Amino acid sequence: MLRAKLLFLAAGLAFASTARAEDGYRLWLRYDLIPDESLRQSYAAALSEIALPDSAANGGGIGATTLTAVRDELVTALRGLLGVDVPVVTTATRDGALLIGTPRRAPDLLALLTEADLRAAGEEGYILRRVAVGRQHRVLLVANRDIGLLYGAFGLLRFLATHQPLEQLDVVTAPRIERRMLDHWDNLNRFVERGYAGQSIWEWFVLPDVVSPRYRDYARACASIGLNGAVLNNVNADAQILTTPYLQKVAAIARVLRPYGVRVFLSARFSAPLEIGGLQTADPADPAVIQWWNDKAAEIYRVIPDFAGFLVKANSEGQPGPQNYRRTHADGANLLADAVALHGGIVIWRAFVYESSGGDRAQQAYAEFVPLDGKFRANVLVQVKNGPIDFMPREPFHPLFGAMPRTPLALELQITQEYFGQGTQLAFLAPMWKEVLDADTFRPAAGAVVARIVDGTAGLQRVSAIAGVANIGTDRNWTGHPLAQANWYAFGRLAWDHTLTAAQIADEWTRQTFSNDPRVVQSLASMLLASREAVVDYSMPLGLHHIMATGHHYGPGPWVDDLRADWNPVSYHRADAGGIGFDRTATGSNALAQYAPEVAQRWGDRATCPEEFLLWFHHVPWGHRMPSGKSLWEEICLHYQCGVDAVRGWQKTWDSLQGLIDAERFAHVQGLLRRQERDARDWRDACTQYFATFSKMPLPAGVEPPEHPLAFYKAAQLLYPPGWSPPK
Ligand code: BDP
Repeated sequence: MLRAKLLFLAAGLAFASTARAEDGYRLWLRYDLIPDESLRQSYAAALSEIALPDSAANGGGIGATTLTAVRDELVTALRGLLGVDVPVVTTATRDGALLIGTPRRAPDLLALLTEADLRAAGEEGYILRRVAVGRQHRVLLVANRDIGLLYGAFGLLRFLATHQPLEQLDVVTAPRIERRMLDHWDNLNRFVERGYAGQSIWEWFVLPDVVSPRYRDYARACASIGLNGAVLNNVNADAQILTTPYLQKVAAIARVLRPYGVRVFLSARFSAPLEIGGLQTADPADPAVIQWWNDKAAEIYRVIPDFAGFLVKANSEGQPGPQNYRRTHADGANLLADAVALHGGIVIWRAFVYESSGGDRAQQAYAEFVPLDGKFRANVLVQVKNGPIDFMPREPFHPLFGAMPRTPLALELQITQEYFGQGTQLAFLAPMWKEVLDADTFRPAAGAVVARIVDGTAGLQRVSAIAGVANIGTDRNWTGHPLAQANWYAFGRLAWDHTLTAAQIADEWTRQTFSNDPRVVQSLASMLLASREAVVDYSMPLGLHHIMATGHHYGPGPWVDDLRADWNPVSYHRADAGGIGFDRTATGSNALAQYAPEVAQRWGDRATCPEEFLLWFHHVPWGHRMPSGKSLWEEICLHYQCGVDAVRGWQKTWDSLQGLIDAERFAHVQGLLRRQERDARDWRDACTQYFATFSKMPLPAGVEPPEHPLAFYKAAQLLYPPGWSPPK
């Protein structure tokens, strides 16, 4: 009997030490009970009731509103975090009341703030502050508009979920960039281009009859990190999305997103007037085409009154565009811009353009777009990828930033990990995004970093935008890799405030998504922060780029030479007996001339070019002495090895967290790291052996011998990686 009791106790202890299994659906909005009882009680005392203006306090009437969303989120979250039902009232009655309101809805709150606070909070920001009112304390959540209250509610919950002391609560914040968008590359058949987490979450076939509850959770997640726009469909667009039945479906999604401040955009196919309009042309100068777009815009705004606008990929990778009619990108963008201007819409026109005949692909967008500066309507933004090629693990910033002072430029980042091990590998991208945001363009002068070009503070920009290509799908945990959720989170946080550091974001995400236990926070945050560089090391170190396998883009393919020249990896690494790298100085493609002289000079000289961009801009002899004293060849090989070692390090770190993390996510990540280690070795062994055929040099000490000969890697066929689709 006693023995049975002891066994039972032991089982209970074992269970208690293994955190509850989780499927990851709740993202960073988990709201689990705060384990530390005294902290919980202090929070509960400081947030004893929720005082909300009338309409939301009693449920908000028919149809959800932003204030109802505020109330629901707070009530649910506080119940979870504190284990108590915090009452919702219209007038504060007790010490510790949370006072929520806008100047219009709750003018009495103004006495507790300054004009400067409200100005700083702007259209979408908020003020969160603990104040003394007589002998009592109150927590204030004030914003100029309801949506600011929602962002503030999430801000408060983040504060609590990361266990910060409420006495120190004093936040006045506003987004630095106006349009903070997710671009979904989702097709209407629910296949997600470069999507590694299942199908599209948009259930087009059954919409508008079935409105998935997932849409609301998507909107909550977006709002919790301040995102306010979503392009629902792929830039390689299907014109059908603009037909009347599909617009009804879009409207149903927009209705769910609206209270959360997320406005809907659509990718427009330039040839839509031909394909769904019955016209003979899509020429932007043709009166019938102009009329068609005007009518289409009017129809859209009838069903989606707050429709945000169009995103367009034109004359790029086979997409139709104004150049089909000998018109410019500006002619095309202005056609659509005029159609939506009347209704307050904007057009985001992508600068991701290149032609197979065009020489160095890195130069083409600049060459096409700079001459058009000043020719776009006021409601057009040109959307530029972070680098001049295509979301490579590391690229220098795009030379268009700073080069079009009369055109608002939006920054396009890729959250989905097309070139970062997709849904299978850990790569936390905030450090990469910071790198580009902080890069100094020197245009018009020193200090004009990319972030200031994009947010408009470096010029007189009228509108500002940042977009991230979404990494979510129908996988239960949204992102496939449990740790890839951190990239969705980081994108939103940086879109709101690009001055946050990658370390701050990693820390707060880990606390909310996994645990506040310092062992977990330190270990996991350090893995996240090291991961991007490790992927660069084991895949494309020292400025190498575009050497991935063809089609799916997973794994190495530096030998590929049988595609269109500008798709061939050999055109990018240019390895030969003399060395490796792409000469983009004056002796080569001279792409450097597209940068400000300060940048071009620094990068153009091998001696001052940062090591990480060396082979992006220079063709360098294998024996070249690097700052480390080692030869270039040795450095390349050692970087590959270093990347492999880093992944092995995380495996150990992760294993040490067993029992501190729920079993389900623990095992999932553990398995994925195993796979990542193997993939990293494949990259190393394939690339070092392939490059050795040119360098003719042996592997340096410290680099493990390859597992298989080069022929093995060349012949290896990677079958069906997630996100794979049959060739068209
Ligand atoms: C590339 C992707 C391709 C996209 C293209 C784009 O491989 O699927 O269509 O970018 O941005 O990275 O348009």
